[in-house]
Amino acid sequence: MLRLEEVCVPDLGDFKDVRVIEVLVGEGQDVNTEDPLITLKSDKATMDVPSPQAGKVNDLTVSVGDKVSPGDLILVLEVEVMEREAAPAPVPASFNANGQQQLELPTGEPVNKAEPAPAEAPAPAPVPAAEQPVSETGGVHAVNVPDIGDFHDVEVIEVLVGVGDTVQAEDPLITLESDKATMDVPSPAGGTVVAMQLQKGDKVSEGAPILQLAAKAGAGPATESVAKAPATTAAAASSETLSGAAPRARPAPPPSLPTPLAQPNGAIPHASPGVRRFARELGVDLHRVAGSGPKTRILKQDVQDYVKTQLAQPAAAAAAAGRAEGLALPELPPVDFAQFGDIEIRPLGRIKKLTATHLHRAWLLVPHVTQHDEADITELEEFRKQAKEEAAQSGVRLTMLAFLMKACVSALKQFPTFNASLESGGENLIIKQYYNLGVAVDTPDGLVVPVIHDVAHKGVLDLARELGEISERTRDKQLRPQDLQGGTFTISSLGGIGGTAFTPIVNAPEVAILGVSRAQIKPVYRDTDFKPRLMLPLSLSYDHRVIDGAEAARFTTFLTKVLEDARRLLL
Ligand code: CAO
Repeated sequence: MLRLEEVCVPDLGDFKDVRVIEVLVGEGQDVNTEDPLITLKSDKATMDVPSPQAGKVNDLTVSVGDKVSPGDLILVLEVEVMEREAAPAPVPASFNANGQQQLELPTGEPVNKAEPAPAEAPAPAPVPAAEQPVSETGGVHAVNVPDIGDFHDVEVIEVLVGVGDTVQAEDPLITLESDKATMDVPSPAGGTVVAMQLQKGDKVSEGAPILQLAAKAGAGPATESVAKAPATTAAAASSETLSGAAPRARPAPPPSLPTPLAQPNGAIPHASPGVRRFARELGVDLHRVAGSGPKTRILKQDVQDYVKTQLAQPAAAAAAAGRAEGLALPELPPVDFAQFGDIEIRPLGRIKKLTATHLHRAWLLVPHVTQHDEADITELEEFRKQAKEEAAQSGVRLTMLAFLMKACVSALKQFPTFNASLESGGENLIIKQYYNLGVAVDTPDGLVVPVIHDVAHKGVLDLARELGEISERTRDKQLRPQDLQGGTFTISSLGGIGGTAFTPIVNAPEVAILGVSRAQIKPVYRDTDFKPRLMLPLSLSYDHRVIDGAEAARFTTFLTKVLEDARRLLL
């Protein structure tokens, strides 16, 4: 026999008009007890509302973007009940024996109004970051488990940060799961994690230490209402003090060299606790999933789509796509370096770690060859110097790189296989008819490769301006996801620093990368005499599966010709 149960928004504490950011079920869908139904996000926290029981979604009344308060109807659930259970006649008043509100159905079946969490064990309310217990010793905050209602010994099901990570106020730190709800505990302030004090699987209650957070200069707790507990005895405590406004920068931006990652950065992927749990159950790394929700939030459907795509890939395709199955490389044995002298252990930041993975993968999977050449840029440099003054008046720093980008697009148009990627099946080459150039930018946190889009349709001055802006945003950690996506070819310029040549690693799935070293005046034999010429060293690394050596030599020769006579840029 079927009974209809209304599922309403549970008691969210002080929260009212909380936005629905994700609806995780659809009408007609079967759900199990505790399956997340919707995700709510206030300005301080994110929480899933779980299903109070198993059943079929009969009438879904909320949509993404709605604002809801406790008691608002989420959906009606068609619940199968045993004859015996259904037997008690509906109480004539609008409440049944359990105190749940009942509605009469046309069929005579009762509709129960059930909140997801029973009254005696309400779902923990989302905890505003600013209200989390934080104690401070010098510049180090001890971040503790906030008030989570009546819950004790709640399991830590996910630890989202590690030592050395940079977090912003309100970034999720850990996920807790009771039998009634899943919730993220957000960071009360921006800073760097200097010590972790719990791990996955621990059971925690209010006040349990989570981690130690060293505030960044200028960073402060999320609001002034952060409770300051007496100084802790944290070993990691420093003498820094917190002052000023919280920084705007997001956590470490993505290394996109080489980056097949959908998530643009080392930042924690934006997904509700329920979606993260779903991904975990399927063994999906959310860094690899492109989010289609607002602000690139990863939805359950995105995870499902990702899994479908992965399953559809045959083994050969997986290899072509850059996975290293079957590679059994012997690992270096661990060495106790301290036995030979003093050492310092310095944790690697998130960018460095991600870059290491991607560079290693590209290094192993792409057969690299590097073609070296030199371009005579004497005239181009003269022209640049003249134009530089004029550009400076409009606030633009005109460096050689902007000219190089235009020259590369000329060469890519002439040699389209350099502006391509191998299809995942390894059967076809995908030649792109758009020219988006990645530019490797050196930042204090590591290498990041933002992308300048549509270079073919931009002038040198526009490119120089954009280059200046994007390098600044990269170093200020202000990149948007789209700034890191869609690259077709990469330039890595070390010319401002020095060196004569290097072998850049191809930014897979691209197939070629141009390394640029420092231009030098050299004696060049021309017209029966040695002439002082400004020579720019170029190092083109390419994927030898796609590009032959002869083609690469033609590419760099063409490029040097374009650079030697800037008028060719107009062609
Ligand atoms: N030869 C001689 N001088 C050069 C040059 C070259 N190849 N390239 C740049 N310069 C000059 C510039 O013209 C500028 O001089 P002026 O001030 O007189 O104009 C000066 O060096 C500094 O340039 P820059 O490096 O600040 O600017 P850019 O546009 O050339 O480069 C950027 C911008 C973001 C690419 C650069 O700052 C950077 O981060 N480079 C490092 C990239 C990197 O780490 N690559 C390695 C990846 S592989 O591990």
